[in-house]
Amino acid sequence: MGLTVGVVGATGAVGRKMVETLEERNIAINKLRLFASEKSAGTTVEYKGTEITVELLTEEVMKDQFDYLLFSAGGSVSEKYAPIAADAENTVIDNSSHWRMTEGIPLVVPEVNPHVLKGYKGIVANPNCSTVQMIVALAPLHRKYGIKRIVVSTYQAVSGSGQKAIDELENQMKDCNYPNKVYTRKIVGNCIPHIDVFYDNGFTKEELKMVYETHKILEDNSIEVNPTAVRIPVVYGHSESIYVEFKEEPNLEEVYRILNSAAGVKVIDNPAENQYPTPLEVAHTDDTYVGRIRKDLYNPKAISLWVVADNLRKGAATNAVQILETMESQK
Ligand code: A2P
Ligand code: 11C
Repeated sequence: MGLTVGVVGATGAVGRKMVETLEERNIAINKLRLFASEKSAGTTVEYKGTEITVELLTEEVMKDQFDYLLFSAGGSVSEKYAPIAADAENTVIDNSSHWRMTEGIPLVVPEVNPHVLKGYKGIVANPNCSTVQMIVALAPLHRKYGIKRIVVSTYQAVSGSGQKAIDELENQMKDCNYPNKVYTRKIVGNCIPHIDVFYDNGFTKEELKMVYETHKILEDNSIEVNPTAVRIPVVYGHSESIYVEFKEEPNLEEVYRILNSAAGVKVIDNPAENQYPTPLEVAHTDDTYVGRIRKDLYNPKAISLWVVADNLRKGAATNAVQILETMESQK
């Protein structure tokens, strides 16, 4: 007998990737059900060569029995419907930010903290995409040298804002006068240092997610994280320029060895041959790519690196499906 799986937000940018990822990773699904709003209920999404009809999301359908429900329909949908599904004994893997920092809800990157899923049932949170790739690259180094401080600037793809933002960039690429609705500025030919809402301390919500989610996943609130999150006119793949200062002095050869053998990491780093990862090259893949690894010029305990991953895959759908796989393997 296979699993009964539901995807909530199945017509969105991440939801569609979730369906694709379930198929690609050959998850043993007996029944796949797809949910969205009245806007797309009744339309179909392809899975394993079959068109599956999208159902309207209601409180009643969330009380049906599922082995796993993958949510990616925004925070307010997760806030309302995930507890209804969990009360009906369903396991929810939620890609929204709503439940991530709630005590008792595991926030999981399977390569890094799978132990928090042992024996757990209920709502599981998938971290923010910019946190996931940073943690996949830094956690193995943290285990060896202990991170003291991270200074990170992100270069984030528009697909992080959903399908309407992909459409906005593609329309502006054809006609630079196409109006901006998703962003505060035109995104074509531009970069915008503003992702999600601003807080009084001058940081954005996206930036603070990188701080607090890092603390929760690495179980260490003493790590100092200073992020600047920037939107750029790329469709798929977030990039990050990271300066990381450790408690112990890292040895660069050992850093390469650690990253080369780290789960989910691929090192592409050969400046002499212009080898480094870029979003266009790594889009539609599942790994986290690291390049430009170098010692800081002044602080022997610090290194800089460049980290790229597909935000809809490792940053969202793949990580969610890996959580499902991890929970199944721990049964
Ligand atoms: P729909 O397309 O029917 O509105 P994206 O992140 O690409 O914008 O996609 C968001 C996803 O979440 C879509 O599948 C969208 O469905 C779904 N969604 C948004 N609001 C709701 C809602 N209130 N109930 C169910 N699904 C929703
Ligand atoms: C972006 N990181 O690129 C966001 C998208 O908290 O899951 C995902 C937001 C989240 O805009």
